[in-house]
Amino acid sequence: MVQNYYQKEIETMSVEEMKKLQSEKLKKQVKHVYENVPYYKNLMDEKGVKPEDVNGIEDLHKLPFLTKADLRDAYPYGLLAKPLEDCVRIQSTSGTTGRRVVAFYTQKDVDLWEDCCARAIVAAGGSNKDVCQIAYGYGLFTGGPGLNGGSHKVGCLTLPMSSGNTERQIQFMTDLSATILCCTPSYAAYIGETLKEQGYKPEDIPLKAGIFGAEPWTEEMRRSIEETLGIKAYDIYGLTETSGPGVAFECSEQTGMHINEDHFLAEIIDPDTGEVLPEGTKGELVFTALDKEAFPLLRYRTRDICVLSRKKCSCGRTLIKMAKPMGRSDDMLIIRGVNVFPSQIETVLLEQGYTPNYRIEVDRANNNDTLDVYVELTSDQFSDTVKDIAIKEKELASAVKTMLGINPKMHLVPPKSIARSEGKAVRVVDKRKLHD
Ligand code: DLL
Repeated sequence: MVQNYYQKEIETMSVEEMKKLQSEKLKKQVKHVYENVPYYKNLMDEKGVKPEDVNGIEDLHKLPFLTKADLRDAYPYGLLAKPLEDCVRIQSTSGTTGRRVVAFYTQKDVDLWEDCCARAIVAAGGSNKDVCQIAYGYGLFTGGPGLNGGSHKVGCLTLPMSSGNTERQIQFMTDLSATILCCTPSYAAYIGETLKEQGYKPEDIPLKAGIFGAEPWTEEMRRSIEETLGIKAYDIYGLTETSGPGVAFECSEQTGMHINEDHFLAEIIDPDTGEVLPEGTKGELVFTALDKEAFPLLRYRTRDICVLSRKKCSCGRTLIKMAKPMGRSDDMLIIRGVNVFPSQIETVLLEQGYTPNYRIEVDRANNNDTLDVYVELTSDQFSDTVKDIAIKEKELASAVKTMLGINPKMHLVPPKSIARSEGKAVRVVDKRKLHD
């Protein structure tokens, strides 16, 4: 197999060399932040840590954490480490509640971010022979701009579609023979469904690969998208606070995402105690940006729950891997005292042959939590009799109960009755919050 890398020296560097590089960068970065960000200097002073106490990555644990609450407190300029004259871009989170997170970039920050996205595209088999269709949103959201920059760096013919207008997506995809599709997994599933309805078979679709991220998605969802579109589907991870997509990306092995750890130093901590956990333990992912100039967050708590692993990878990359995040700790539902990730329900639905079009509703009745799951049927499934549907609902409820340990009420609903997503899917409605 031909192994392609965008920046081979870094992507295949020995672990010792990588740690040395990270240590050098960390020392410089802590000094830069301490001298230029009074907000973080105060946090360090409160903890009694001086830049000279951090001599390498082994001292990382001495530094204070940053959380989303800090970002809100310091909004908009409080964590800026460069004069505004040196900044060329802002991007912002898609957050719907509270203040948005605003991240700043110098030209160098944009450049390194685009390199990260280029690494992801090359790992998915991309080259200057490819036509890369970018159907992530453009604008303040980082998905479109990040992958657009990466696609240019690789030399792909870039189709800056943005999200939505699915008919037009399909027209450009087929007329211009797009070979790589970049969008959220839920939008990829929707595009796949629409292509199928228009009579396209997987072998008629020009795509060969997809780079899908920005929301949690299961292995079952991956297989379903791969089958419908006739492609290999690669995961990509990132967050606005650390730059955007490309913090980590998947290679052909599809067993987790390589973290671009020359730029982003990762740790896993216990979300309750803040204690650093050993490799291989599940916990909250924390990132330290080693190269960012304008918005260099140190020990930023992502709230994403996952596991790190340094197992040898068949692609030849030595970059540490993170497992697919199960979801954010704040997406986790606590239903009748049981921790539930929406992705667990998705796994069951797809395993049982249902579509990824579902909605989870949690409420409270008579002081008891209720869990209702609405799952859309395909037109074939919908032709069953009412009695058959009732039996299927029972079977599905029992499969979900086995996975979660609690009884849901399942509702199999007609085709097209659940809204499709063109960006990040909103699958959970927690009505309990309305009563609080
Ligand atoms: O979603 C950046 C991005 C754009 C990543 C395009 C990948 C592709 P935010 O809007 O700030 O940034 O949301 C970041 O989304 O903390 C995770 O909870 C979630 N997330 C991102 N990628 C994945 C993924 C972009 N591959 C938040 N799997 C993160 C699971 C993901 N969750």
